[in-house]
Amino acid sequence: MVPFAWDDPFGIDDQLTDEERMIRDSARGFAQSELQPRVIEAFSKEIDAPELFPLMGRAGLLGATIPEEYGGAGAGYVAYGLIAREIERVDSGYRSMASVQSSLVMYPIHAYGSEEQRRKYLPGLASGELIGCFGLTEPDAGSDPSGMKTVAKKDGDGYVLNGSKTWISNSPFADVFVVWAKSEAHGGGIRGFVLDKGTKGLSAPKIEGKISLRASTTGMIVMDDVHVGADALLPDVQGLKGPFGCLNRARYGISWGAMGAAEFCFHAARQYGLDRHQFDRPLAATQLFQKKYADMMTDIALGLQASLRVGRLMDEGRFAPEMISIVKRNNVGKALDIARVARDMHGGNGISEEYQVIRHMVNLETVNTYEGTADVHALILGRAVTGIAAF
Ligand code: TGC
Ligand code: FAD
Repeated sequence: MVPFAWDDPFGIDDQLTDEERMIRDSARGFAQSELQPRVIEAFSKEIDAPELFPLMGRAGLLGATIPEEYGGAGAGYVAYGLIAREIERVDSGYRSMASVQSSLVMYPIHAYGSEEQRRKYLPGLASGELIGCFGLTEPDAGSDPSGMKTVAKKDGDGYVLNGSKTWISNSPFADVFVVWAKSEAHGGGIRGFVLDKGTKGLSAPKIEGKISLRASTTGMIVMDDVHVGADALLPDVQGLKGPFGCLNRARYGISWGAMGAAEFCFHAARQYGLDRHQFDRPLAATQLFQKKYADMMTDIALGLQASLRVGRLMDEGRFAPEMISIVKRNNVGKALDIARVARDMHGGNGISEEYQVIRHMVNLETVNTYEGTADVHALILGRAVTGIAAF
């Protein structure tokens, strides 16, 4: 028999390598010292924070799985997940900034790009001197990206792009834009392009007034006759499997990140229940509070264990995207439930920014929607179970 740890019931810590523990501790140190002190004001005032990218880069938190020769950390997917968990323990918006950079911008440039594109972009993205964004969603094509209207037409040796993308994390201050378009030169098939800030016809207005994910900047990408050379095309992928290959990585990272947010809410509700007395005893001494703690601890333990398993399989090259749909949908849904219950357990204080649980709660509404809504992942799984696509 071993002593039981309420904050790590299945011993996730024991299942990590020394290197993974070191990366986790360093990410936690950064998140608690650099991100936590600023997040309440950043969320409240919806502050843009491009200056966080070089800080995250210096801390080694960008492009964890990208080889060292391109500036990455050359680590595995478990390490990447641990980083997401520590950042999202502070705020889902900060994790969003980092996961777009790592999984949706650095990954496609590394996996599908030319050697010139890798050398041109990856070191700057890894250090955070360059900021990236990923444009798939459009005003009329969200869950169904195959309906995108953005087009690339042949223009001499290069291309001219027209269209608009919406709800794009980081876009208003991005330097590097990975965008997906239907290419007439490739039979109307979907192709990826890397655009540079400042190219004529390219703009990225900010979307104001979000009630969720306010510490992360979101915008549009508008392409109005954007002329680019042939070297802007990502040469090594065609079709929707290009963007979906990126989304596999980001969705997996989110499954860890959401558990970080859930852990924050669980730990806060536990401490609150121990400290606050009503009816002459701590709230934590009531059966209702204890059942809620048991449910939270169980969902977090199972969620982390599942993400660890999927991460190990990714590191071994033995994963299926459906596994990622299971952990993204389950962990985010469970985290959202935990945040809502934790908010309730704080009573009136639960709606105050000071206690932070309501910020996690409203953030997780976005996390439940982006990277494939909870229902879209249910339909991906339903298709796997039945062989019938019910989208
Ligand atoms: P379908 O027919 O299923 O597939 C088309 C092609 O893609 C391949 N494929 C995959 N490849 C790799 N990984 C996956 N997960 C893949 N899923 C599909 C598939 O094999 C096929 O390849 P090929 O060679 O035969 O052409 O495609 P569909 O059009 O029926 O898609 C169905 C559906 C609903 C699953 C898909 O459209 C979907 O996942 N929709 C959700 C859209 C989404 O997730 N958007 C995310 C936008 S980015 C974002 O939200 C970033 S927020 C980040 C942040 O701030 O943190
Ligand atoms: P819709 O697809 O219109 O869905 C609306 C509702 O209908 C949902 O409940 C959905 O589950 C449901 N639904 C859809 N289809 C079906 C069906 N067949 N059957 C049953 N129900 C269905 N995108 C990017 O490309 N890059 C980014 O960086 C990015 N960042 C984002 C940041 C934020 C803050 C937000 C909010 C979104 C971001 N997105 C990004 C977009 C995000 O991926 C989309 O919002 C998401 O994919 C859902 O698309 P939609 O909003 O068009 O909703």
